[in-house]
Formats: sequence, C-alpha cells, structure tokens
Amino acid sequence: MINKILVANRGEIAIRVMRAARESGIATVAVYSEADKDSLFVKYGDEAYCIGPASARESYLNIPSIIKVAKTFGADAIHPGYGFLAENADFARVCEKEGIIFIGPSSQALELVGNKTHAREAAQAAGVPVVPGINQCSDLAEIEIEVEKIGYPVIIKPSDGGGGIGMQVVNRKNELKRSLEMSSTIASRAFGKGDVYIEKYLQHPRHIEVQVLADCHGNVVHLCERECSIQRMHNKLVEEAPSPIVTPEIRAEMGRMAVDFARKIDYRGAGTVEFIYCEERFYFIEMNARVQVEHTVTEMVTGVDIIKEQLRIASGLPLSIAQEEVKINGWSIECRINAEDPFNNFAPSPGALKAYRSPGGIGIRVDSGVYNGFVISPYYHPMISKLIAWGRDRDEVIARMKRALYEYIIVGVKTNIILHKAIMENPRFVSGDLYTDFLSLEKDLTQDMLQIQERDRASVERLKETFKFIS
Ligand code: MV4
Repeated sequence: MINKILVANRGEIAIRVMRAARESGIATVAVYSEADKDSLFVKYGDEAYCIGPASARESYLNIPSIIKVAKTFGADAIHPGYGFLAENADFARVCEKEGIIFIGPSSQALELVGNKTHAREAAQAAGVPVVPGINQCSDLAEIEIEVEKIGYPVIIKPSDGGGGIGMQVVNRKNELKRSLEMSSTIASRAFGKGDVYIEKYLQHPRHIEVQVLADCHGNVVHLCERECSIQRMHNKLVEEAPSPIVTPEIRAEMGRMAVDFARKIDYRGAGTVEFIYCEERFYFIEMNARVQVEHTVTEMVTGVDIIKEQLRIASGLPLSIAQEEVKINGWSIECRINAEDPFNNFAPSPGALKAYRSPGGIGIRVDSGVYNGFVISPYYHPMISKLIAWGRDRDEVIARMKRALYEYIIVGVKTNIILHKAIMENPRFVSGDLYTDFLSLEKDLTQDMLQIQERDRASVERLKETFKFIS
C-alpha cells in the first residue's frame, strides 16, 4: 500500500494527482521550483519542499533532489505527471533501486516504448497494424530500393524521439539522402541518438488514441478512444471523446489492438496507444507511457477516475472496472486555454492574471493551477487551464463549450480563447470533419477570430467590468 506520494510535477497535473490521492486517503508531498513558490499546487500538497531554481533542469528534472526529498520525508511513491520525468526510464530505474514506487510502467516497458522502432516491432508481433515502413536503415542504396517499394512520399522519424522533432517528409528520391542526414543530426542533438526509421507518409490523417489501463494481476482494459486531430505544431489544442468517426465496430477493433499491444509488452499502469487514421484504416504509431493532458475527456464519458486507477495499480490492487463495465456516456470536449497571442503566431504571453474567473455550471470542469492574481511564469509552458465540457451528444457539448468560453474572464494576459470560439463555430469542426492539418489549412481562422472578437466585444467588456473595483 502507498501512504505518501511525492508529486514530481507542477501546475494543474500536480493538483489533479493530489485530488486523487486525497480521495484515496493518501498524503502528498509537493516539490517546487523557486518560480512556483506562490502556486496553488504547493498548498494542495500536505507538505511542500523547494527543490531548486526556476529552470526545469535544476528542479523538475533533477533526479537526485527529488529522490532525496522522497527519502527524507518518507514518500513511498512518486507520481511523475506528464512531461518532465514521466517517461524517463532512468528515473523509473532509480526509483526501483531505491525502493520507491514509480507510479507508471516499469523501466523496461518505458525503455521499450521509448524506442519507436522497438515499439513498432512489438506492435507487428502483436498483430497490430503499423504503417508500411522500414525499421532498419542501412546503406543508402538499400534504403532507396526499399522506399521505392513503399512509394513516395515517406516520413523519416527519429527512433528515440517524440513530439515531431526531427521528422522529415521526403517527396522524391533525390531528397532522401539529405533528409536522412538532417533527421539523424537533429535526433543526435535532441535525443543523444541518431537512429531513424522510415514510414509511408499518410496525408491528412486523423490522430486517434486509445486509453488503456493494466494492473499487475493480468487485467488490461481500454477506455475507448479520443480524437486529438486539432493541433498546432504538435501541440494539441482541442481533444474529444469519443471520436466523431469511430463506429462501435472500429472502437471494438481499435480497443482490442490497444489491449493486445499492452499485453504484448507486459505494460502496467495507464497508457495511451496512438493511431493514425487515414482512408478508413488505422495504424499504430507509438505508445505514450504516461497519463496525458487530455485524459479528462475519457474520464467525463466513462466515469472512471484514471489517476485513482493509477494509484490502485501502483498499490498492487486490481483495476476497479472490467472491460464489460466500460460504457461511453455522452460526449466530452477539452479546450487547452493558453496564455498566448493567437494574432501573433501564438507567442507566449506570461504575466499577472489581474482578473480571473473560470466558467461553471452544468457539464463544465476546469482543471487548473491558477487563481485571481496569479502570475504566469515565463519559465514553463503557458497553459492556464483545461476547460472540459460534457454533453449528452456532440451538439450539446459544443453549445456548452461555446457558452463556457463566453463566460471565461481573463484579464492581464493574452489568451487563445478567441481561437477556441472560432473552432467551436467552424462548420468543418461542427460536422466532425477533423484532421491533423485542420488549423494550417483553415486559412480564414484569423478572419473568423477578428469577426467574433468584434461581435462579442460588448458582452466580454460587460463581464470584465465586474472586476473594476478590485484591480
Ligand atoms: C505520421 C504522419 C503521417 N504519416 N506518420 C507526428 C507526431 C508523431 N506522434 C506522429 N506524427 C505523424 N506521423 C506517418 N507515417 C503524420 C504525423 C503528424 C501528426 C500526427 C499526430 C498528430 C499531429 C500530427 C501533425 C503532423 C504530423
């Protein structure tokens, strides 16, 4: 059993974990950088210790400091959240050696899925469809012959990478050599290893992922899919569950594939199996071995508390639900509300929230670590909150999200709320016609944003007036 969890993260996800811990009767320890000393998550922890200066490297990535706090103050488990150390196999291994429970998969599983080529091979071995491609890149002449068989365009991906870094699309033979070198160089610099692999490049794909949970008693379940196609430069902006195009038959098939993959690699914990969906087929691309930002939409439609399941699994308990009990109820959408300027290439807009009031009412959930007067730090990703709506169907949840975006009062920093309003009103989005290049291809979104801004100016100003006596 776990008595005390050290939460090795910050912001909304630290609070999310602390909430699940409190409901489970488990104490928490917050660790924070100097930049985060006034953050809410520091107060949500039963104890809190400063582990270093503002830079992530010297605080949230500082393995020795985090382990030292855990040992000194008697934390028997560490939850890494997402980002930072969440998928770091070395960190998981240190925890294992020190006798601290890492709330996540084993270091071996992290190592396996951290290498995308190995993950691809495991998927193939589990009978899960992968994109046609080449796992081993040898000499150029051989690669050229293999690529010719697959057909251009192809995409070169770093084996040990993530987040789209170092990926190169190749349209013809004479670009292949240069792109291989480019991808490998970027990969070496970013991930310390220059290995790459090649896949057929699928155009206008949808990004659909399946949430899985696996305990240490051999139980593996999937919690259905999320559609995460609306993204900008590999940063997801809007996610939803279920996916508008997934039928019950495809859902059952994708779910079975995700579970088969998790079983094949002896996975334990919460994880996400990522697929790309293109021309009515889906293909495995990789596994995310952590709880994700967008786990919330799955929670809203299944009623399962994914973090509490993580805590059960880490304690050695069986999952609280069986596959037959997983049912989708209604629809959920998440909008990531960032402090950034949608009219200036999404430049971060850190600073003080001079006025802040988040929406509420039926079907609305706001996961956030901010409050009125809080200062958004320039040192980390400028996410203000995750605004999550639930409705009985997609039309109701979109209407509810629009209503919540209307209610949101944020003064002092620029935000992407106007972009979310434009997306919620976009005919393509409303019809469920989503794909990963949605934002780059919808050329008139800026025009839409300007129009919506003019249309809503008076009502936005009326709401902001509420705060005029305070600031
Ligand atoms: C692809 C692809 C097209 N074809 N693979 C980018 C991030 C990584 N997780 C997978 N990525 C892609 N892999 C093949 N064979 C297009 C993308 C891609 C993408 C995927 C998911 C979400 C957003 C994306 C944005 C651009 C490209």
